[in-house]
Amino acid sequence: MTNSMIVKKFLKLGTLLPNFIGILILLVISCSKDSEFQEEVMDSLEVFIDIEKLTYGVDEQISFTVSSNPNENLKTVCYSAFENIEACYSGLTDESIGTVHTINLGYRSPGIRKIAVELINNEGLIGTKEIEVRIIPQNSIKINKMKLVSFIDINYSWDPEYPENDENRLADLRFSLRKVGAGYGINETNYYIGDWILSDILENQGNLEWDLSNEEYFIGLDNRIFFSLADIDPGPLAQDILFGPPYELEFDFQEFQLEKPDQLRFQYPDLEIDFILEVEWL
Ligand SMILES: [Ca+2]
Ligand SMILES: [Ca+2]
Repeated sequence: MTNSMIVKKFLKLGTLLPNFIGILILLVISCSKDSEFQEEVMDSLEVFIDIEKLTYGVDEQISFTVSSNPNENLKTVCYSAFENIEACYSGLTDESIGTVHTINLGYRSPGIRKIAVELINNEGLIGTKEIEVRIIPQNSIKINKMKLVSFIDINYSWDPEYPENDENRLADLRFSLRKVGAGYGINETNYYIGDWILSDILENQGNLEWDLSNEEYFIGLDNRIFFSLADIDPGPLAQDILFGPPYELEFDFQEFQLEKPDQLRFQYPDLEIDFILEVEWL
């Protein structure tokens, strides 16, 4: 292969189906030399999907191959995983990109998910296939509560614009957790750290805890978390309570996996940060 490949990747958290269709339509148009001919042969390309299983855990890597008949010279491979990833892989010219391609992705929460695959050959023929995978909360942790034990200047002033002894001087707390996504991509594996939990604001410290038990916050046992904490002020302003950089604390669950306690405590004495996650092991 002398020509380099174009790889287009879109990583979004919203619904991507409309974009996916849009891109496919563009590809159809650009590949078609005769629109009437195109209509007649639409969807005539065979698509085979070879996937090991159809049930996965939250954050677990899903990897499968897509192909057409061995004599087909494919020009483009696309897939849409709806709510998290859409990608296409194309050759720069009419040269083939080969027949068999590997698609990697993963899901961040339980549910039934559809994955759509589109193949286009050098003549502009299109083939589509869709599969459903079930994401279940096995080998994961469900986060039910976040409890702050301490942070710098807890019970002291974070909002000095208020008079002394006014409780409004206390910090207005918000935390966020981000987690690593399963590797994604066509014929390659990319990892990303994505937004996951952004808490409500506890005004003037509140009761220092957030009840998350009604939410579906699952994370794979081997995954990692990035924690940040801020004092929120009116408007878009916030003060970093971790006094970064780094603006996030990274941790995982390795040290807890043997005993599986209901409460996981994380202490960072240098930053005066101390918090507890109440969890369920699944
Ligand atoms: Ca305040
Ligand atoms: Ca504040």
